[in-house]
Amino acid sequence: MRFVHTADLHLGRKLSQMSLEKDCRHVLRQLKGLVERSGAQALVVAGDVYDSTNPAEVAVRLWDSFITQMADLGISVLAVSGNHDSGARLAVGSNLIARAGIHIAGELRGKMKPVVVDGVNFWLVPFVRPADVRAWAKEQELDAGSVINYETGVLLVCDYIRSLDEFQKRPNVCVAHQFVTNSGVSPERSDSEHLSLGTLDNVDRSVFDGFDYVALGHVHGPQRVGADTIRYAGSPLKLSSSEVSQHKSFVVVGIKREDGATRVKYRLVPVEPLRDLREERGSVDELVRAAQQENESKREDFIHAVVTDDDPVDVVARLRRVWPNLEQVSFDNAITRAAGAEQLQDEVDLDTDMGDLFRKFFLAQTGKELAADEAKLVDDALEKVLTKGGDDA
Ligand SMILES: [Mn+2]
Repeated sequence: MRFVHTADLHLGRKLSQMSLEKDCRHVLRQLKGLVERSGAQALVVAGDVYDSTNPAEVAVRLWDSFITQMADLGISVLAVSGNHDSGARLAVGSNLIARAGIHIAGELRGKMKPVVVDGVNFWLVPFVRPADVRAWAKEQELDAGSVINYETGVLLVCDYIRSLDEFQKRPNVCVAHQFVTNSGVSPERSDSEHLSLGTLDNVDRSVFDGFDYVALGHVHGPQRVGADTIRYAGSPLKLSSSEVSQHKSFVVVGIKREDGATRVKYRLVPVEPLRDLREERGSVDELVRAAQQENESKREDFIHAVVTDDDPVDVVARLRRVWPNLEQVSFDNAITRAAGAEQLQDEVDLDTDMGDLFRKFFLAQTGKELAADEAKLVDDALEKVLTKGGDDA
């Protein structure tokens, strides 16, 4: 069987207050075309359908219309919630629409069953935090005490799946939205993912041992995690200027059972954005000249301009005249370089004590030092989390 894997649609997101509605619509149209052309029976959306837990109406309409089109084509949709979604809101009506082949796992609840499409098991694991897994484990009479972080949480869910009879019967695909690392090596990240501070939320890829394919969402750059069959599809749209150099794609996955062995093939299909997000660097004069050389549709791109003049005048107005969708302006000149040198000495050492790290973070965010009673609260909470694994709070 064949399916298409994507993730991190972030419907409803804006780029510097500019709506991405028509860009999202353009991408969904391509996705639909690919599903039809490739002869896929299913589409996997590995979390972050929406950009927000309370998505804009325009985003809800886009998703509603898209899943209706998939159902009309007879394509099964296998979607999970991501950290940006509200699991409960994403999954509204999910038991009903499952009858039309639209399967949405918003929250970890009850006994898990695979969705079987053309002889392949799809296990939908919504985005979970350790406390979500502990609550579920208690209800299922599993060892909730073993869950002390994200990794042990996801491990408990995967161990449970592997223990089920259904797991032995067919090839298995896991759909999940987590920060998965390869023996301590982090995937290439960008700043639009809203990961939590530090590295406590990582899940080693070995947690997914035994699955034939792991369809991941969360990290926005398309990439494998230690194996071709464990992958981040990546977001189809560039969602921040840290993603300007990424090549966005969808994954077409084929799974075949031959002589008792499961064979997995995949290919990447590039996404063509309606409007690209790119970085352009130079003096304001150079940038304006470069823009004037571009054709009209290229000038509609989202531009992150890096301005190199030491004392530029009227930058935003001049650039916006040639690039109406100017997304961001930053400066790389004598002044920022001098300030940068100062900042370097200030960089945080990652081996530093978590309490110190939090105090620096608090100071940077609020401009205030933590009061003594606040500092004690933080230290107590950290001690709980780091030594005992915390409780359900
Ligand atoms: Mn995301």
